Amino acid sequence: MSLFEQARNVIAGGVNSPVRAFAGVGGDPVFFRSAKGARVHTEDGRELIDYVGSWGPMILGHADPDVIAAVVETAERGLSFGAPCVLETRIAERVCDIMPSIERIRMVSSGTEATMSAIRLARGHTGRDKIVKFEGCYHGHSDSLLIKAGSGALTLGVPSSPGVPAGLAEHTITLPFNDAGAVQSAFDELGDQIACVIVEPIAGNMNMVPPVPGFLEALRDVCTAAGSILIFDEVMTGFRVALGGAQSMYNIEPDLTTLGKVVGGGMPAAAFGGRAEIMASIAPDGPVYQAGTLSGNPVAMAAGLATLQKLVEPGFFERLGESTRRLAEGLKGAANDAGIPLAVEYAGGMFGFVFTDESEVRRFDQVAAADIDRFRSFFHGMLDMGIYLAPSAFEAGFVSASHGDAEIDATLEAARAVMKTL
Ligand code: HOZ
Repeated sequence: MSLFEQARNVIAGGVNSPVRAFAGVGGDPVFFRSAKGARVHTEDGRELIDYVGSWGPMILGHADPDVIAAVVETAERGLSFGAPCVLETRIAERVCDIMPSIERIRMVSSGTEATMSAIRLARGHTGRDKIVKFEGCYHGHSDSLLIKAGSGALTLGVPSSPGVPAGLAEHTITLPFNDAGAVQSAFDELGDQIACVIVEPIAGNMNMVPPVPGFLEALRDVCTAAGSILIFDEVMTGFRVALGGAQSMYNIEPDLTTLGKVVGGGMPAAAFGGRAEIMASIAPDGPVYQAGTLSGNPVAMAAGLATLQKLVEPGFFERLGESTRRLAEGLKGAANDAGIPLAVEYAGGMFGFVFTDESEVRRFDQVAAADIDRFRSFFHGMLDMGIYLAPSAFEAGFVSASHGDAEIDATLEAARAVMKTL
């Protein structure tokens, strides 16, 4: 019996998170045994160059020696306390320093928990129920946010999940990403009922879609005018597209920010934070309840802190950005040479590519209309040549500091060969 069949006998769908099941590309998922640097080793004895990086956290590459040392040293002093520890304060200081819009922070264990908590805080703080999100953006799987969502929900064709009570869904207003006019209209009609706008400032769960000039500025302006809270979901983009996240690239200060992935350095840690006056509404200072047994877990804090310490080293993001640029431009060049239209995006250590005739992709409907069959063929062709890409046309890709010239060259050589077969 295959490993996937064994898993399917006891795990729902054989996986603990849906995109991993390869439903978006067909075939059985690859089982990983170990990972080091830019490469993963599979249970069937293959070595693959990895551009998923555990869906974003592994910005240094897998099993970075400094992160592993911090984890081991911390674990030996205890796995979980459920009481304050100094590491929580140290990582909080580091994050607040890197992202000045975060004056106070709260650590949690997953990106879903961070966004769910930020939404509750926004509702509790403003006394309003309605929230605005954007089609194709994904903010984890809490009820209010699983409406026209991206990522696995989009990949599996269930962007609005059954199980979300209609009474709750009616408070979620879903608008087209990058459409400032639609946002203005919604606020003209309902502005005094809108608790918050939540947005991925660079969308990464419908492939990678940057904001058009003026879009994030418009969100900032309508929220300020209406007394609504602007939440940047930087679970994916934080410490990834730039040290200070997308908010530093576009120079917009959100009221709240959600973080995950890189902030945990590969351990289950995430966070939400922002203006002190808003964060004061969270218990125990305020009435909005939020809690977690494993929140601020010392081993996760150690991994996150050791990771962030390496990101602030001079030149880190310049080197990472150059590797990503070489990869993305190389993919485009390989497609051009094969006569295949491809749109690419990249920033810092994040990239996306869409098989489309459009010269650039800025809207959800453009992503939805892309050539998914061609993506599937490309994915499997690359996998056969030892390159592991995200198994969905709707996910972004990630480059780490461990992806050197050897890995990028090998990837582009494979891409040139595979593009010719599409
Ligand atoms: N939500 C993640 C992609 N954006 C997938 C998480 C996983 O399968 O590990």
